[in-house]
Amino acid sequence: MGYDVTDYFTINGKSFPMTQPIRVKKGDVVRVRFIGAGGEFHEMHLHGHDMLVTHKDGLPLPHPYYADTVLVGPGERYDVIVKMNNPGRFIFHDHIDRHVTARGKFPGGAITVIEYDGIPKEPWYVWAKKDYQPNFFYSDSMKEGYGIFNNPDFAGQPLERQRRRHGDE
Ligand SMILES: [Cu+2]
Repeated sequence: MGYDVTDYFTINGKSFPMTQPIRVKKGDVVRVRFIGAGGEFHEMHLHGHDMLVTHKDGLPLPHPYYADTVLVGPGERYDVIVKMNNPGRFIFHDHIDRHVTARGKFPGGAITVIEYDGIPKEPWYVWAKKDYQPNFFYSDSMKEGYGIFNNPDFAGQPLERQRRRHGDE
C-alpha cells in the first residue's frame, strides 16, 4: 500500500544545501531556464534583481516582461534573462514555504544563492566553504543557444529521408 506525499523539492535533482550557488561577476548576463519537472506550482523568486521573462515553453514571447517572481506550473518552461548589476549575495528560491523544506525541515529544497565575485564570505554563511561544481546548472550547454530544436542532434530528419529509410515509398 502506498500514496504520494510530496515532501522533497529540488533544483537540478538536489535539495538545499546540496544545490550549488550561481557565481557571477558584475556585468554578467545570466539566462535561467525553469522547467517545472514536478507536480506542483513553483514561485521562483530572485532577490535584488528583476528577471526578464523572454520565452515560455520554448517559444519567444512577443512581449518579454520583467518579474521578480515566476510562477512555474507542472510541465511548464520559462526562460529568463538577468543582468547582474547589484553586487552582493542574494537568495534565489521558491516562495512557497513548503518547497524550501526537505522532508519537513527548513531550510531545504529549492534554494540557491547568487554569489557575486569579490563579496567576502562570512564564516556563518552556510556556503562559505562550498565545494563548487561550476556546471551544476548546465551552464556549458546554456551557452549553446535557445531550445533543443536548435541543436543538430535533435533536428530530426526531413520527411522524405524518413520515408525512404522505412521503405514505405
Ligand atoms: Cu524570496
